[in-house]
Amino acid sequence: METEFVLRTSHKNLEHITATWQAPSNIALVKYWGKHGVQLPANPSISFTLNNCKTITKVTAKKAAALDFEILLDGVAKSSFAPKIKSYFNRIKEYSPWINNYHFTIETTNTFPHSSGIASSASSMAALSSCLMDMEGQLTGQKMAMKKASFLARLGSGSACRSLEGKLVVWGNHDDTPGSSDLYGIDVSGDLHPVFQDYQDTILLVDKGEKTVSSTVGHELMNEHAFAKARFHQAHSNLTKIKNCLKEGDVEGFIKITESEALTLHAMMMTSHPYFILMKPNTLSIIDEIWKYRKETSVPVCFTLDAGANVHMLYPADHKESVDDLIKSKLARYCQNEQYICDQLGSGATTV
Ligand code: 2P0
Repeated sequence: METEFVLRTSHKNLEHITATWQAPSNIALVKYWGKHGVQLPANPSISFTLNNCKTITKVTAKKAAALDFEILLDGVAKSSFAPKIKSYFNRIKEYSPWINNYHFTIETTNTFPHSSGIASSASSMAALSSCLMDMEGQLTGQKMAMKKASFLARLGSGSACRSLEGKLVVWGNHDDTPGSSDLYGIDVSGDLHPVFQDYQDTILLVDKGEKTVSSTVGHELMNEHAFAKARFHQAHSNLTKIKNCLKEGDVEGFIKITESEALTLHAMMMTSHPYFILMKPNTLSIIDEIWKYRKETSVPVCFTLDAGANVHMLYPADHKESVDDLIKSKLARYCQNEQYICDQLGSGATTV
């Protein structure tokens, strides 16, 4: 129930509060695509938490007559972020009413190149929510609650609730996942087989431009989608299957579900009204090369896609050298300025 997250304990009246947190991005294996109500997912999803692609956020709060904020990216005022932050504050104030009496200065920076096509909404909302929960802890004297940080992050951006913990997180009610909830992400890393513990994610930057259709619009288009019911049903079943693969160390089964999920996500985009395509010709060239390479070498490298043209290559760490060779000899040419980012599984948000 949402009401469990309403702050009810008395708290101190501090003039100044500050907190600095970093939170990583995450990459979904079973995808969240479609939502209802206030940021509730149409189906459950599961993701790997990343390590290197992260947002570092410092929040300074000063007592004020009413809630207000300013936001700086790399030290420069960023008014284009204001509407999203404003709606986030509006959604969270019933759960953390103390924010109504502060002016917030939010200073944020990303470790990955800005406008690289890597969504910063997950890492930034997770970092900001961690800062606010840290501050709430300073006010109440209670231990910081990660569950509420995930709950608040979801209200900023759905997938952000999967960036608080790691290495493996489930978000959304799922019969086969005890403790799962539509309201926040839960850490299920305990069920991760050793073969997946050191998994790598190399992100090939195919297109760094602004997306033609935002994720928020994409989610909405699932409401009237002809295949919505079948898709949501499939996500539940894929989640059951992939959890089993991740637990048993079944890499072959993992690859089948992960790649199918990526293509299904994009198939949903191509079959919604209006229809749209976020993949680029180079996205397909890379997929083709990965399939060829896997067939020739049996190196268990596979791909997944986010809502964009970039390709995430997933593989065990002991194949890093061969995959690196593949990227340098065949794949980098399909990337903008031959750019790619090497990442791996990580453990979530931490204080700085
Ligand atoms: C995911 N994506 O599971 C899916 C797969 C993109 C493709 O969640 O509107 O930024 O802020 O809740 O979380 C991207 O959408 O959307 C996303 P909002 P979000 O990662």
